[in-house]
Amino acid sequence: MGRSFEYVILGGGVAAGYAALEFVRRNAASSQELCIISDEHFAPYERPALSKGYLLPRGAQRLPAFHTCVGSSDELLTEEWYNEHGIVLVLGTRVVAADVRGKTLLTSSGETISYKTLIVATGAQAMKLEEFGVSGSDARNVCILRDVEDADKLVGVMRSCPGGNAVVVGGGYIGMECAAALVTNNVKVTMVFPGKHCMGRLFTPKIAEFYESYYTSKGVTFLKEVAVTSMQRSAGKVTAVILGNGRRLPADMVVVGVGARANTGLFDGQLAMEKGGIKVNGRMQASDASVYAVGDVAAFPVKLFGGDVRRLEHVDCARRTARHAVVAMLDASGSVGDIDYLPFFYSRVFSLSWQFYGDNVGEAVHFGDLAPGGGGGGGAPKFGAYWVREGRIAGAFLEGGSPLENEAVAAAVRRGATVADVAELGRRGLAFATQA
Ligand code: FAD
Ligand code: NAD
Ligand code: ISD
Repeated sequence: MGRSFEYVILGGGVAAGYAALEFVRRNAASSQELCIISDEHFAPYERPALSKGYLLPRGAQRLPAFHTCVGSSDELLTEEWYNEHGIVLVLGTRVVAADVRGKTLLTSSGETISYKTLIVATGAQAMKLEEFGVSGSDARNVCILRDVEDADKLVGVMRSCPGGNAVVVGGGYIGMECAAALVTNNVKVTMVFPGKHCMGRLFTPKIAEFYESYYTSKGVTFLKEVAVTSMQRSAGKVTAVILGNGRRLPADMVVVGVGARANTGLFDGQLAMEKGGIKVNGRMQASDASVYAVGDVAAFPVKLFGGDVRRLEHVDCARRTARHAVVAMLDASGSVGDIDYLPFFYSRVFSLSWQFYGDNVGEAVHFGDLAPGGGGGGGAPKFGAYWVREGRIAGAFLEGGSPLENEAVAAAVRRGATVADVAELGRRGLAFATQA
């Protein structure tokens, strides 16, 4: 026997928090009808804080300060908030099996929880080096970063080796943000990854050159186009990282950021999958009508890209898909349409801050001062790129933009601004968007 709810949210991360707020705003979370099950021990929080505010040497952010939905300058939803609104939070509890036909979930404590409608918000998990044939993830000084527990380990290890050497494996989001945090905490960093440049899936070589040069000026060493083949250990700790070219990097700590994989396993064989996630329609509804999927785990049609199905592992997407799912499932009239999402990614490192909107397809047209050390004349760096496909803006990247400038480039992507002359676009640069 177990409990039964009208709505169950499986997963207690970013999407869960934003979905809960939407339920409450629509007066649809009347007492004990909504339940959130999470294997984390905390109410939903803004995960991006873990690689930024959480790692600051002074004044570091800690819960409860960054529960959702403060990342959108909205209400801070503490555990008390859920209690006050009659939302049942089942924390520290893993769902180990799901029966879509029977509409039940089995938890690690042996309880069977029934639902009428399920929102799958299980996010993604950090990939480990073992998946690339390298063992050592269990060492006391090897860190990944996905949740508060990981972040606490990282902080502890980082603080145990001031002035020491860190090897950061991976040149994506985690690698770049953790490398910046480590240097700020007085740990020397060597970054190792197989790609030609950092942030290979998003940055152009020119954009990457700027950030790599900036990081280098902060003391970070880049070792590119090389793989980690093994890690030397002593007394439960990694002491050195061995590379494919035979080089040995002494290490007091290692941070691994080699990608993430969506947590779909509970639904394999039960729901349609695409792009490594649960395939949903524009209302975020899965192949079984009683199930919705949101956030990192959802593969949904992006109208702006002609309905192309995408799975986006970014916080804005988690927030918006979660809200849209709730709005759609509560819509008795059937008038709620498909989500119309403009993909948005961002990062903040050192005193830099970039935003990207849309799709990085077509010809990249750079603007502003991208010279290594650009902005080094005292001013903050400001530069960017547009991606132009079939005579229209498909994507835009902006470093150092003001809120108005960021809004302007977002609007240019959203409307697919026409580009008559690519050379002229490069000359006009930011003004193309801001003076449209
Ligand atoms: P999550 O927030 O990961 O939540 C999933 C939840 O489900 C977790 O609580 C998990 O424990 C739980 N769960 C999973 N399986 C089960 C199960 N079987 N039983 C019970 N519970 C389960 N994006 C940006 O755009 N900008 C950023 O600056 C940024 N920074 C980031 C920094 C870090 C360190 C990380 C890890 C991610 C960052 N992201 C950022 C990505 C962003 O945080 C994610 O896209 C977002 O958290 C996805 O939300 P979600 O709710 O889908 O998944
Ligand atoms: P990622 O996909 O951004 O980067 C993975 C990196 O690992 C790439 O540089 C890739 O070349 C490298 N790599 C792959 N295999 C490797 C190997 N065997 N050895 C060394 N390097 C290897 O993934 P991530 O940085 O691990 O981030 C994990 C998740 O967290 C993603 O969902 C990401 O979107 C999210 N995240 C986002 C932000 C943000 O949006 N600002 C910040 C942090 C984390
Ligand atoms: O979106 C975000 C982000 O980048 C953070 O650091 O949410 C957090 C919050 O700002 C935490 O307060």
